Amino acid sequence: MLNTQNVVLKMTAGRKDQFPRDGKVQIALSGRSNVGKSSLINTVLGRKSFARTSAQPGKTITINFYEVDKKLYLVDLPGYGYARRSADSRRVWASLTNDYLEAGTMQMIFQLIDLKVGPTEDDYMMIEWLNANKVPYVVVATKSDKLNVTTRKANYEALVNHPLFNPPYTDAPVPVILFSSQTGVGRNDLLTILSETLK
Ligand SMILES: Nc1nc2c(ncn2[C@@H]2O[C@H](COP(=O)(O)OP(=O)(O)O)[C@@H](O)[C@H]2O)c(=O)[nH]1
Ligand SMILES: [Mg+2]
Repeated sequence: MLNTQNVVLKMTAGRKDQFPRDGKVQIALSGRSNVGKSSLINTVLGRKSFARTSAQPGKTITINFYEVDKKLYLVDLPGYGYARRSADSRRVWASLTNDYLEAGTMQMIFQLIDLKVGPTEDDYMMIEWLNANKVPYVVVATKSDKLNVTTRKANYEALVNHPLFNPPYTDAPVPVILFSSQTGVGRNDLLTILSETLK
């Protein structure tokens, strides 16, 4: 079991030589800006505001490594798809993100997708990269509280049945976790997945 009370922001990395390479399991969170990554970290860890949630998405380009129970890192990748980002800052984003993904230190990715919005063009780029490189990942459908039951079900089914999350694009169907940081739905599923990566 994972003691989520014991959590430390171990590193805020702006360069690849700052990435931890201590052999601990790394689970990285990927998604567009504002999809709910920081809120998910807070909810999973049972903290109100450990990871910063922000009304100004995509301002800082760093990778935050949260060490949980001295056993694993939750890795908060910088969000993509932030429209007002400058060309310079896009380049910084791409280079830092590529450095992390190519380091190959992550065991698994949580790919966050806003359940109301569905996958965006940027999400497709990321998902195709994950599929091509056979990186284990699960899809986390965020902000599910914002939808009524009918739309929630329909949008969830659309993700589950999406071709990119199923063979032949993937080896096996990719799990889709219904999530809300507001209601806490999906928190236990994510904790179970985290514990399983330690086995
Ligand atoms: N209704 C609702 N709003 C959420 C949820 N998760 C995040 N938000 C809101 O969405 C915005 C962006 O969240 P944040 O966690 O900072 O996204 P990030 O940019 O991916 O880290 C904030 O205003 C959050 O309060 C959720 O599960 N339900
Ligand atoms: Mg954030």
